[in-house]
Amino acid sequence: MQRANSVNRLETSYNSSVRIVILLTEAAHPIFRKKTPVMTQPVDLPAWQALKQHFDSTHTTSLREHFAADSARFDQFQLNAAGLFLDYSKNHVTRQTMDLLVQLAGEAGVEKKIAAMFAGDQVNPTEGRPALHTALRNRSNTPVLVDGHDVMPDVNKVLERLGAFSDRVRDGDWRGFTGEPITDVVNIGIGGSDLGPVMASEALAAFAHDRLKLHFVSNVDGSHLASTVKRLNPQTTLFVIASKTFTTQETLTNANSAKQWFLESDATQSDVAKHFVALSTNAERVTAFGIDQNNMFEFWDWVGGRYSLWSAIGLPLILSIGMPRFTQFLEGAHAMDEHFRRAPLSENMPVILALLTVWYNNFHQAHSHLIAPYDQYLHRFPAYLQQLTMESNGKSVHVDGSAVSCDTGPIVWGEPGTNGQHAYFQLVHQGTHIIPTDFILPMESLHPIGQHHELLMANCFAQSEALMMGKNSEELTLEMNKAGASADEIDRLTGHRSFAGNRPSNTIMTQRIDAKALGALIATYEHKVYVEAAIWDINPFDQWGVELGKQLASKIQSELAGGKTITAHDSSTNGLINRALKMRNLQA
Ligand code: G6Q
Repeated sequence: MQRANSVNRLETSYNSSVRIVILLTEAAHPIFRKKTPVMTQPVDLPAWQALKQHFDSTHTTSLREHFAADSARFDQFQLNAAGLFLDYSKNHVTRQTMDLLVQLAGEAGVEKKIAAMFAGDQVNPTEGRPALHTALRNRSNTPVLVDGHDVMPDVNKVLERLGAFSDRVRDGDWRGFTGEPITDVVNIGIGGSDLGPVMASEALAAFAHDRLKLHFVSNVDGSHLASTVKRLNPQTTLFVIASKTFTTQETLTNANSAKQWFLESDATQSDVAKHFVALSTNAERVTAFGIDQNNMFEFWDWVGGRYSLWSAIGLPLILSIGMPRFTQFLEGAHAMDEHFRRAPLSENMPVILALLTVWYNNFHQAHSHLIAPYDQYLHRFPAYLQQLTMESNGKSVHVDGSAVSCDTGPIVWGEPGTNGQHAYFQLVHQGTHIIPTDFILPMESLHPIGQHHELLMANCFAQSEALMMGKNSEELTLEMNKAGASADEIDRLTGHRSFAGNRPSNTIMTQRIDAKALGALIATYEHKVYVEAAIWDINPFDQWGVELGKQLASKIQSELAGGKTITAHDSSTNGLINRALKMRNLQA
């Protein structure tokens, strides 16, 4: 094994065509030699220590008490940026808490790290890359240098090509092999090449093109592709094969089957060019798959998969909402980028959101974070944030490869309100876990019908109020008395029907969920994740944890095809594979 910086490099190959490189970090596990930390551990920073003491002396003060003590609390704990309004007053914080948290950000070098990301420094050292999703939406067009090369002309050139192509498809000028305009677009991709485009095109579905219907196939389960193409006409279907590496097995398997489905119609090989385009960094593999380079829209390895929605990976969204609206989407994100890089830490929305997460995750031991958008169009937003947050900050080693001594990324989950209220909110209100919640609410509905939106808004405000206030036994007794309950009944039910409240939340409001607001909202969370990582001193831009499963799956795939009794794994994995071979009548 060869040493490479703080990691060990192991190269292996599978499927004879795909070569993967695994970098094994020297993590906390005893099989790895422990590294001596180079940096000061976050837990050793003076502000971290001060926050610990501050927590001990303040955590018994309830949110009700905080509000009772300060009538201007709402005005004190709020921010406006890039069209978003944040109320963070319903959190377990005082002015001193926020000052100490901001001090922590300062001591962790957050300002420098923000500048480093925008400057194109190698903020992803384990992959030796910058992370420049901000360059993709750099509407001011100031030069952004990667190895001395300004990437902005390349970014703008691809945006122009995407615009020209999407105009042709949207106008009906791009025709299928029988001369018909395209009616259906199927994006084939997974992870970062799927979740962003799905989420954003759902979020902006109100602005979708009338004729073009979008479909997304990600799962290698054949049912996903089969059920999608079942209702489609090959003559009017455009496949967008989205893969940064163009080596992802699920995507290539789905893409090959889609091509087969297409060629099983009256189409010939030469018609593929009219129905297949690729979004990738890997021109060689795109060509090998049979897609003409004229039909390839490129991006670059300094764009992380889960940060790639702003690149060519956004093509399905561009096809749906058109280039002018996609430009507004970029502008919204750029406005948040400008706020993030220029606002002082104490007035910086992504920084404040990140600090609150650190406060709950590392001091209150609240390791789960709920995203509750009160907007049906944002129904895939929690799933998108799940990848953004958990793939980025699900790490156990610091940037220098030493084991972390504090908890890192929390578990992120959610569903749109009001649906969540009739499902899991019970646990959020009365369960034993404290689950900090982000409520997201537009002021205007894109479909104003009767009193629907007023009801939606009322529910959103009611939930954050109920989470904070709860209902104490006096209030419950009063309420039950009024309803004519007997003293016995009140006594019997008080424990069940009263609840402490004291559950924290943020509320983010915007005028409406349009392209600009969505861009700003996504960028807020991207930067929040980055600040958290900066404080925990972890690399948010790699995802080595995903690689091992991919490697093992290839090996097991050939074992499943071989039909021989398997003994190479642990007894459970051997047992499962052998059982599967038997159940599928494949064992010799
Ligand atoms: C995202 C991850 C991962 C990636 C998928 C698809 O940051 O790297 O989710 O996007 O594995 O990869 P390809 O785009 O290379 O097919």
